[in-house]
Amino acid sequence: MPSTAPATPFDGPNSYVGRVLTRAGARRAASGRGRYTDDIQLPRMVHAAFARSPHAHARIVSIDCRAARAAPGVAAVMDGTELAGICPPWTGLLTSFEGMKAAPQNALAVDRAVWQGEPVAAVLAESRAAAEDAAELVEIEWRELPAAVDKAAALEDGAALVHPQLGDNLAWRRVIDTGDPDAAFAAADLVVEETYEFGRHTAVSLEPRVIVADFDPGAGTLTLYTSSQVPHMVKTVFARHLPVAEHDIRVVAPDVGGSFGLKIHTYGDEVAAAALAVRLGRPVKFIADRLESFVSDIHAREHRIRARMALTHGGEITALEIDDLSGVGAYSQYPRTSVFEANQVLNVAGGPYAHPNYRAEARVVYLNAVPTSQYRGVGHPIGITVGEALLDLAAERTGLDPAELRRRNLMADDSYPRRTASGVHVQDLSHQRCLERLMERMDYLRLREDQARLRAEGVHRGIGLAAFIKGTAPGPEGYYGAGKAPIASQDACTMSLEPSGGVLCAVGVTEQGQGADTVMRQIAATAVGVPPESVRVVSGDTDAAPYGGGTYASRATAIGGEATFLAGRALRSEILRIAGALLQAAPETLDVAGGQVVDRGGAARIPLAEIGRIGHFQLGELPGDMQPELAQTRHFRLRDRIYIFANGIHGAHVELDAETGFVRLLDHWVVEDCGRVVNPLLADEQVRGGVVQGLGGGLYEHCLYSPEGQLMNGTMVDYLTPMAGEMPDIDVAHVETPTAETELGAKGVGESGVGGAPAAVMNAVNDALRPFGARVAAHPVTPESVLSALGRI
Ligand code: SMO
Repeated sequence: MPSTAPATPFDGPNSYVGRVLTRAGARRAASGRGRYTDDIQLPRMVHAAFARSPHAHARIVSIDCRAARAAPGVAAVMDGTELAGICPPWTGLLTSFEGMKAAPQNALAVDRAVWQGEPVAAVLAESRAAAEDAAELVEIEWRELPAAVDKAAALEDGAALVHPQLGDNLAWRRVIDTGDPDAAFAAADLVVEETYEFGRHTAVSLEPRVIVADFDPGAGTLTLYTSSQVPHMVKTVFARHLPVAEHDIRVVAPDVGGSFGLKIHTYGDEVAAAALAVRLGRPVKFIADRLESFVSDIHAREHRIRARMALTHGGEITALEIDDLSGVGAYSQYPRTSVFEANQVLNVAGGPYAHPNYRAEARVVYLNAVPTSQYRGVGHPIGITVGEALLDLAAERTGLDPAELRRRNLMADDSYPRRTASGVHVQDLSHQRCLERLMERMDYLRLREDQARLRAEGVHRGIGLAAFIKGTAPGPEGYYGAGKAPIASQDACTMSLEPSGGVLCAVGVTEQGQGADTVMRQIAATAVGVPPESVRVVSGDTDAAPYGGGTYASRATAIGGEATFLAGRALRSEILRIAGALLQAAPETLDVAGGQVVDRGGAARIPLAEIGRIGHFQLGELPGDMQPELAQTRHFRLRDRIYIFANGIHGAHVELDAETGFVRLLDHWVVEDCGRVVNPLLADEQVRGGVVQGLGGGLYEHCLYSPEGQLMNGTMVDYLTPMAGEMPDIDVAHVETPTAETELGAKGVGESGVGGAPAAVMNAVNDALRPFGARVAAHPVTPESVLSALGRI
């Protein structure tokens, strides 16, 4: 019987791609055997604590460190001016953001502090407690300055300036003008408009930011253990700001307890800790406690957007216009900037729809507040909410069902490749299939019937939909590459055959608790032809893995996975070349399966342990001119693309208590298309985790500032994070349209949950409010905002 060759290596019987493997390390972490950076104890190690600015904006008149230096157990105290002598400042500026302005930032404030919480002086002591006690003895004379706190007021003449040398507080402005929006709005049958507010929030990772810096003065080498998503970037950036060469720095990210974009940035307190380790020749540990995390971890998402949409009577979108004002805090976060979020808002608002006319403006404003920057989903939750909320307003006005209105406007599955109205290239998307799949998963029509019936009984339920596109896996044409940032869009893998036949797979992308190591293992096993148990993945160590961009922007599987696949195929080819010589057979007549070299009929010919033994030790058994290369390195970069876009749609189901304003989450559904799904369990969990984070931003999380620029709720008591008890069941399904950009065909999945959940839940709340003639337009949606929409307070 003629055998039908599988279409791809991933469809064959020896493929581990598409299978559920539980996450490597989960058992270790659950049994308390995880090894996090804070678990690292080194001889002679000292602990860092920081004196931080109590003011949003103030001149440092003087700093007196004498009492702190004399405190028990103190090894060193350093202020910003002294530290600047060993550690030059940086500027969070990318040339790809034309016209952007940014001020240089020192690791510790020099002369002036520009946000409450900015580190001002570092104290090293024998214990953290001693360091904290001494930090309180640093005497700083302050002269308070007027602070820029409100983003609109900060643009007015005479506003307090965060950085006087920049002339004003405007960090960047971007305008998109596609088609003829004015004509479209003039000719529209229907225009809906609203102003949306998005509250500032922050990542609150389970494991805070932490670094252990260990300088060896004898060798001149610096080892940084740190909870990071991007170890190679940390190495490059720290080399630029410390007196140690890049190749003399090793960065190790051990177990990482969540990252979410928080851990792709450069933080002054961490650089200061490393600089002091170099200066003292002693290991230094700094771990942010919860209180300082709230005032020093990046914040995100402080936007106010005026938006309007033009439609025909038939519900066809003819134009979208948005005007986005965002407040980014005191500095542009290095090296990725703080304007990226607004840029993404403009790129993705209305992105699932085929409208031809789009005008968008973003103005990004410096404030005397914690710097904001990339946090999971970067701009997508905002841009998607604006488009989806307007679409629901239009559904109400036209009398069309929200699902039907989307059906009439989604980009057709057979219309790719194409550009969105914002100008981004999209291909291999599946909006229509995802919508229909969601309708089935939700049992949408029945849900609508139930809703109507319950309304008559005084039960107020709401259903909200939100379609999205998600930029994943940035390419070298993207903002970092074009902007000359030290941020790698390529990633890499070195795969080697051990003498015993096992496979070591060292990758640049990192494990954050999301399961990247397991995904790489499945890809490696499939590419080489061994069982997953024969593969060990090594990640999070710049001495072990070739240089790569790390884990950001949902790129680990899409980019790192492709590099791993290519390295695995190269190793397999080398194994077959050696086996061919030993068997006197043409390599193309052989294959690797189940850890054996097999022939065409599938019969085992040589175990990989034999190839390993001969390739490493008994080289005399090979032809004299054959040099085995049992370690193969491959890199992968995207070509000609800013992103590999993924897409999908969310459905939220809520019940509203009109007396208290409380929103109860009943169900949440996501259908998403991340291309080829390598591990269905881990992909689902990525989506679920993202949904929970998105619901947090949509309903609970809010960094509240006083008019003076003081963060008023920077504790776990006052800042609400989503908890398991409030969360609904989250149903996840996939449509698989492999990207044509790679052999693996995977797109990113990590941010698809957070990208659409806030929009879906706002739409669901407004659906429940509709009979009252009320609606909300701000994230987070709070009981207070619901009651105020209802006119009850
Ligand atoms: S917010 Mo992501 O880790 O680029």
